[in-house]
Amino acid sequence: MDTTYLTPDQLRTLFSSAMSDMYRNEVPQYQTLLDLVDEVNQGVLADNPALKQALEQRGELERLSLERHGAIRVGRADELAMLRRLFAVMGMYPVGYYDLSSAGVPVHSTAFRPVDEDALQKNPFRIFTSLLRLELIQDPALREQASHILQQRDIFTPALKQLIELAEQQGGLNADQGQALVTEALETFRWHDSATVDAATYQALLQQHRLIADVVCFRGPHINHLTPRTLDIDAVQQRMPEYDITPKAVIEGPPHQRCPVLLRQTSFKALQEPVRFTDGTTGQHTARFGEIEQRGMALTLRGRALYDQLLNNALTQTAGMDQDNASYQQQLEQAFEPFPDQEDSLRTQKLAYFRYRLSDKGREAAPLSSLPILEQLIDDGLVLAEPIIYEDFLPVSAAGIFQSNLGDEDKALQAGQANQEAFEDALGAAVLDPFQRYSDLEQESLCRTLKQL
Ligand code: OOG
Ligand code: NI
Repeated sequence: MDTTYLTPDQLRTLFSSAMSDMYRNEVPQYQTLLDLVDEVNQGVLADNPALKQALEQRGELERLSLERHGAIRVGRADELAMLRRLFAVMGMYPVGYYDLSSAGVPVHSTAFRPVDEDALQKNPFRIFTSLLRLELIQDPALREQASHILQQRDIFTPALKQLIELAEQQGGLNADQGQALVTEALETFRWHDSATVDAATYQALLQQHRLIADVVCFRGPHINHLTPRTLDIDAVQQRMPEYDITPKAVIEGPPHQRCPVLLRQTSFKALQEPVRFTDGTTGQHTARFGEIEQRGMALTLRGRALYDQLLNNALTQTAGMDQDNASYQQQLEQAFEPFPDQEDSLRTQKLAYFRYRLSDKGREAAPLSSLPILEQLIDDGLVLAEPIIYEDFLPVSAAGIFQSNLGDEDKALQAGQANQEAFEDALGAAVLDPFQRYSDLEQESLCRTLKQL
């Protein structure tokens, strides 16, 4: 038997491209969106040699066309815990805790993603994973019923569970086993056009909240979107209608900036898809949609606090206004006036994380007899500082993406409270702190660079 194991990075790449192929078949608009994003990205790179070079140097150009995130929603603690084990085999670990209940969406979430520098560069595939919070269903009888329905299902094939155990025992999977793992894992994330409940039950759960019906009434957590990364989200948003795709009203996240920070996102509305109920009747379910994202630099706690404050101001100012993207973005830009828009200021004010490396000049100058302070090394052109890309998500934006896919008739549930402890209990592990990860990346690069001098 072949005892050479695939690396977690190789497994993740097999998995992400298999998921992408599956979603392309399931949701044809996804291919259209990929084509549009690719066209826009090629245009941006052609018009912008400096950007192209910067991306190339940071190793981001190669991963750009691979880059995707997806999202799923599960209903039970043990489902979440098994997903943690599955994703770990592919080098994806839970990073961050997102409370969506404060925005009236009855879930809390984490993002499974690679964490070290090399793995992120090879393939940063992430899955935003939400756990339904049944305790936020107000009607006790319905809550009990939803819980009972969820107990009946097993979202993992027996072969998948065996392969996960095998990977844990052996410390990896060979090529055949790895391929089998990916094939079996697709069964968990594929769309099922038959519900596990009758039409009346579906309706009752739908009326509590569309998400509750989406999680409870199906055999598995169908992947609900896959998101390519664009270099110009404003252009994609504007051109979506040319391709018969209707974008959500506004782009979430920060406004357009010369130095893009964090994450900007927009989506198109969920499809209405035919479903069969157990009583033989048919209906329609809306769950699956498309999304695009533009990633910028990771912010420090301090940068993030400033972002949250300015975003809050903007949202207060625009509350109740007509949802027109152009005027919303204009308001947003005004509100973000105080946010520095220069790499140097972002770095020296400790608002964003940077990766340090030697320049050619620095390599020639080494070894130095004495080490000047970092700022001097940067001024003298011996050390280069490049922004670290944000690899995570934003709770306010995520709530906006969730909500854009709920019908207008859907009311938010009564706001709940964050409960990271309960989430981690379900997960069977603590989530990693994203800020700590970026800070580690920055420190590692700094130590490496200074050692070389
Ligand atoms: C997840 C919505 C959040 C994002 O990119 O912030 C999200 C979902 O609808 O399950 O995908
Ligand atoms: Ni998303």
